[in-house]
Amino acid sequence: MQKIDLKNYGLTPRFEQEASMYENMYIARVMQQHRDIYNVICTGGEILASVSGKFSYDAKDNTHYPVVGDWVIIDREDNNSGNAVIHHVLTRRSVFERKAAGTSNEAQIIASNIDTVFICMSLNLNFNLRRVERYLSVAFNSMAEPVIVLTKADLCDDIASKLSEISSVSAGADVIVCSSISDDGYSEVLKYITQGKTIAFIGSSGVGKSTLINRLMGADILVTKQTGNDDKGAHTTTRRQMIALPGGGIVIDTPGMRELGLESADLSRTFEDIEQLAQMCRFKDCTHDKEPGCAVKQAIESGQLSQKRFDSYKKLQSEISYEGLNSRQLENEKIKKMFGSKSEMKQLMKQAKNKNKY
Ligand SMILES: Nc1nc2c(ncn2[C@@H]2O[C@H](COP(=O)(O)OP(=O)(O)OP(=O)(O)O)[C@@H](O)[C@H]2O)c(=O)[nH]1
Ligand SMILES: [Mg+2]
Ligand SMILES: [Zn+2]
Repeated sequence: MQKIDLKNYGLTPRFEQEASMYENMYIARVMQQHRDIYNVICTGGEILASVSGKFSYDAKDNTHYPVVGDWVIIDREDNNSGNAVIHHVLTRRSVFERKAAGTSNEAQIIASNIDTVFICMSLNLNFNLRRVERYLSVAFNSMAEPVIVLTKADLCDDIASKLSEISSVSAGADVIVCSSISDDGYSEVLKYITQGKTIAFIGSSGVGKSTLINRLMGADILVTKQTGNDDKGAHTTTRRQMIALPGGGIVIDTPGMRELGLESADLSRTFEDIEQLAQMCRFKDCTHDKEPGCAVKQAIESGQLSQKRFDSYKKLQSEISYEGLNSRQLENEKIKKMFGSKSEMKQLMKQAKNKNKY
């Protein structure tokens, strides 16, 4: 039997250890999903698998089902007697998630166990600072490291000014520039692609995600858009897919996203500048609206902070309020709504305690 070294697919001791709790079972990683059938890679090779009846019964919502990038526990290492059965999903180390499209507010996990998120944006028509802020907020929250990848450098004649615009919103994330036209167009990308590390490619349709992955593979294994340079509605890539690169490293291609609804996001890192200014506002709970002594408003007036960036911050903040917050944030938020602020609440609790004393 052909033996696959799963380290080349990102296996680490942490996952091995978790998997060892399950006796007479095998570890595998999800590479692709077709409705309820998954392509998984295990030491026996790439096989088909589906979840057990008990798994479906226990799954509380769609986020509990396996997604591309997940490590799972399966019952066999070949398809000789039918599809393998997935019994468990191992604890995810990172998830890139968005609010599912449509009416429901349910989260949709795009990919899991990623080390680096390539936020891909083209240097021509797709270029948009507000989009970068949005993607960064989700990426910082995902626990993966974001890298801003600017594509189609050949179609841009003012790269320097675009780079300076990006640096005002990049929040410390690396920014790299690439182009499929020149021979060394992807050299900057290569230093992020290392043995056993998983990189997810995220971004609008038509920015060149699949083109970039094909270049890294050294072969046209993914379908790319044949004509036209920009998104005219059609998505070329239609499903997420994980690929091991010949030189080491694992990449996940994703279909372009029309909109990235925020399920949860880390705004404090994306907008550290605003949060720092806010600490200098006269009132601790300043909403930077009409309060006197507002450092944020002053910064906008002096031109230190752009109005657009502040609007973007407010917009993203309102999108994640409640639904997208993690439990700790949610608790704080509820407290704030109930009592105005934490300190105010402490005061009230103190008063209540004192009352009980007498
Ligand atoms: N000029 C130029 N065109 C590029 C570059 N990279 C990609 N393209 C073209 O842009 C189009 C879209 O590329 P794809 O790789 O299919 O884009 P994608 O991001 O995978 O799109 P979806 O799969 O729909 O999400 C194709 O026609 C590519 O040839 C580049 O660096 N320069
Ligand atoms: Mg594609
Ligand atoms: Zn303020």
